Amino acid sequence: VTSPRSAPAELFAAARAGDRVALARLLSAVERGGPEAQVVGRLSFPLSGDAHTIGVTGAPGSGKSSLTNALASVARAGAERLAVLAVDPSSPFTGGAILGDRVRMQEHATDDGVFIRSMASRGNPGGLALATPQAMRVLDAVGWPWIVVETVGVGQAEVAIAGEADTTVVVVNPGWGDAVQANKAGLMETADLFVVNKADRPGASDTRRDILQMLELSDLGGWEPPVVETVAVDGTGCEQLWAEIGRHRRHLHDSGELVERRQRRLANELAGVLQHEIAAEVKARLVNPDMAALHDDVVAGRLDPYQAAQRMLEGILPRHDA
Ligand SMILES: Nc1nc2c(ncn2[C@@H]2O[C@H](COP(=O)(O)OP(=O)(O)OP(=O)(O)O)[C@@H](O)[C@H]2O)c(=O)[nH]1
Ligand SMILES: [Mg+2]
Repeated sequence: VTSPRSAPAELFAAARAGDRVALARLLSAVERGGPEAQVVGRLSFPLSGDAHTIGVTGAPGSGKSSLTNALASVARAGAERLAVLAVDPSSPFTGGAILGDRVRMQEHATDDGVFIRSMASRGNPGGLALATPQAMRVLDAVGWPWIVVETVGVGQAEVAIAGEADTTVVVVNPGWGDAVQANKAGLMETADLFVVNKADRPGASDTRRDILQMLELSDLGGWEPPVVETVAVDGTGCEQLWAEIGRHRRHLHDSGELVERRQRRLANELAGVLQHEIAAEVKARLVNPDMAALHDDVVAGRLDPYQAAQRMLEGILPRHDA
């Protein structure tokens, strides 16, 4: 049994034994960031890598949560265990959208085989871009084999977070054609699978055809992203969607692309962490009189920002050639 003061290692052991409260507390630590999050990250890293992660992105209201809920039902029908992370990069608060998610996921609330967690950027200095992969790693390390990350909204940040999964699902609705054009470059590269949700409305097959046509124009290598029509609210097409996710997973394993993708993701994550740490280090040293003097010189127009930044970095980082 863990207490409110339990150390990360204790929480970690409890979470691995199935304690959901301990798992929630680990995820809260990751969400807050800071030294405790680093300990959690260190504990989870060597134990992760078995889970298959699925990013779900798409415009607000396109049905991501309803789809995730339907996928959870399909997964459970096959006795698969699934964790859901609902990420809201745009807001420091978990607002109405995530409250709505809770309602839509209600039917799984008492199921031990489903874990649902929402994350907002609540004061974490590294932001959700850094916290999300760490949270996914915690879920992976404590034994969740399927992890769905739903991002709210469809800005650059959301697409980037959803793209940090093994399989990225882009959700659109019938009549989305114009938005497809606008977002073409980014989304075509990111999507492993398209879903035309709300297929109970007119125009779904036209939208599906538009997407397939655009995919023909772009060469994506060995995998041709399927376009699945669904009605998330009654489950239509969701078994097919789950099957396509499984097919993509096998493709990643068999082609060796899984290894490549994960290496690329780790390299990106390292670059992000470094950037964040260096920025934090610089900020912390700005109180130093030499640094403050350089800062004042720039603000007063006596020194250009590039020279000032160079001198500041020389004051912080040891030179390689020294
Ligand atoms: N007719 C119809 N309505 C749907 C379908 N899927 C979802 N909806 C409805 O669309 C609305 C939005 O669904 P959500 O699942 O919350 O969409 P979301 O993409 O998670 O929304 P955000 O998280 O706010 O971006 C809800 O009222 C759903 O009931 C569908 O297949 N057909
Ligand atoms: Mg949602």
